[in-house]
Amino acid sequence: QFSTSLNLRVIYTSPIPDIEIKTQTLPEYLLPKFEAFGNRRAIVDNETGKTYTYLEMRDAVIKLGSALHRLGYRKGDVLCMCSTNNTEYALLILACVTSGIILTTTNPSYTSAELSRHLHHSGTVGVVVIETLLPLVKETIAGDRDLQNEIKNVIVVGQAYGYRSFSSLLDDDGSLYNENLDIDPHNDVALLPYSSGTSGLPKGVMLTHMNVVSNLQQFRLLSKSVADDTSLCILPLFHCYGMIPILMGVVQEGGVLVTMPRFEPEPFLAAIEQHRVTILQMVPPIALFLAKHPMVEKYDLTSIRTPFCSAAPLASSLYNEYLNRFKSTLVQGYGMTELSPVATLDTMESSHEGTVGFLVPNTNAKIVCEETGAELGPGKIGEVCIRGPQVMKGYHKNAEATNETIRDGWLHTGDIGYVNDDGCFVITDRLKELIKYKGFQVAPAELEDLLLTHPGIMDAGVIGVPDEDSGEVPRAYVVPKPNQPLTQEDVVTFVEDNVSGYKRLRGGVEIIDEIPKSPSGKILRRILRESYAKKD
Ligand code: 4UW
Repeated sequence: QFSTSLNLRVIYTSPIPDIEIKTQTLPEYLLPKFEAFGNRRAIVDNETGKTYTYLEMRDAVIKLGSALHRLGYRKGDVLCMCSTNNTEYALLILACVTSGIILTTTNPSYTSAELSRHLHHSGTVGVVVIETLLPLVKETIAGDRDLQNEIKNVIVVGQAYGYRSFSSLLDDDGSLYNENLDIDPHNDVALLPYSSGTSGLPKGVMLTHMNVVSNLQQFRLLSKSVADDTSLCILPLFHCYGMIPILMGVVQEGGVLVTMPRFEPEPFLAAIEQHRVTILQMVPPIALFLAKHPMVEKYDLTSIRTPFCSAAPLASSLYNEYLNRFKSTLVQGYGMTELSPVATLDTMESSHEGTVGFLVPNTNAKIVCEETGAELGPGKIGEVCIRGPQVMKGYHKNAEATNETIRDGWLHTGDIGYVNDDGCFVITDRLKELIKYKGFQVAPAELEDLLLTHPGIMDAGVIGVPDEDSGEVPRAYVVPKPNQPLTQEDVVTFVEDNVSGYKRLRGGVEIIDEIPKSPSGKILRRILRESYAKKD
């Protein structure tokens, strides 16, 4: 599982031999597969029952690509999707990646300020939005002359007077589909999801065609998803997990993907039963619900063959509770938006408590000592670094963050872990500042920037603190301005009023005299974390 040479380099590889990955664009990779899967069902909308076969999906994707060209979108233009999960979302992702248009995605719970930053930062020139979020998009663009100039169209999924509907694009004859296809697989960007990476504000992650084409082939060898699989897409399509392993991972095999807009306990369980779901991709809070909630007993969930859990640490107690209830192990994986996203996977046969499985093929890893950079052998804990064709091209318009994250071809994940005797990876901690609330990214820097705009706050630091239900919750440390009355409630309410619900300060607020900082001015979050741990 690893090789050590005389100069003590310790590079880990996959137990699966490397595969040959042909240089291809996403349309070259995906469209022939859709053709071959023919009249099998591909995507089903759990809300409306609307179903597309593979041929219908291929047809729709080509029409959308052509319609977007007719509207003036050219290769490399950025289109932004603001929506909860539905079949239109799946079609738009596939249409963009097969027609040279770059898709960026937002969390549907974004506030206007968050959306505004995303649209500006990504260089979005067109927006596709569900009817219910149209007022937010209108408000965001109306208040901003630059966005009014930049954004050519707002296309609505549903109906809205004065707006082009998504369904009208599907009436296109498809004749302009080929116009944008001069794609360079290694350099042209297919997807631009956002992630804060190891530090700072959310950044656009440039995933090229070959990043995605490679990762789709790398993980299929371990995930062993098959054509008669049905997956319930409950995790958001705006996140890399939804877009790539769930949507594209299922449709590259000829399986069925059932889209669901949000997690609600009864409809979620009913959908698994009704569609006889075989692969269920989860995050730990959903696994927790399945393992613990009494309501689960009322439903027949025996169709689930692969319960897959990723995006945040899975507690051993939860792994065991799931095993006790379902007599089946949770299969884990480890990844990161910047890795397109899969680095390691368990298999049903190899899954065991506490590990995130083996490296996928064509991937190297090293575990480095945080202080010295030395490569560490099996069992030794350090920062996980990954090298492979799935490593992003870089951060959009941010060479500095790119160069900090990718060094000599190695992506520094900011995660701490080790390799056990079986060659399985174990993630033990996070070096980076990122907070994960129910698998969603919360960037402390974003909350700190916001807190500093409060008239009564002089300085602020934010950390994640452990929480049984959600993994982690954000907690703020604030220094009030002299002679300013500032209460913890003021701070909580201020944040609540200005950010999406998942970023709220659920971990509380502490008013302190000084934020601990390094000589270079970096917040010493470790000290805040230690002070929190001592409180227990
Ligand atoms: N255990 C502990 C884990 C784990 C973890 C991630 O939001 P991002 O950028 O991306 C993700 C993507 C995860 C993913 C999606 C699809 C898939 O199949 C797969 O399995 C291989 C994984 O979460 O956040 C990345 C950060 O989230 C943490 C870790 O800190 C990582 O850097 N993380 N998975 N199993 N922590």
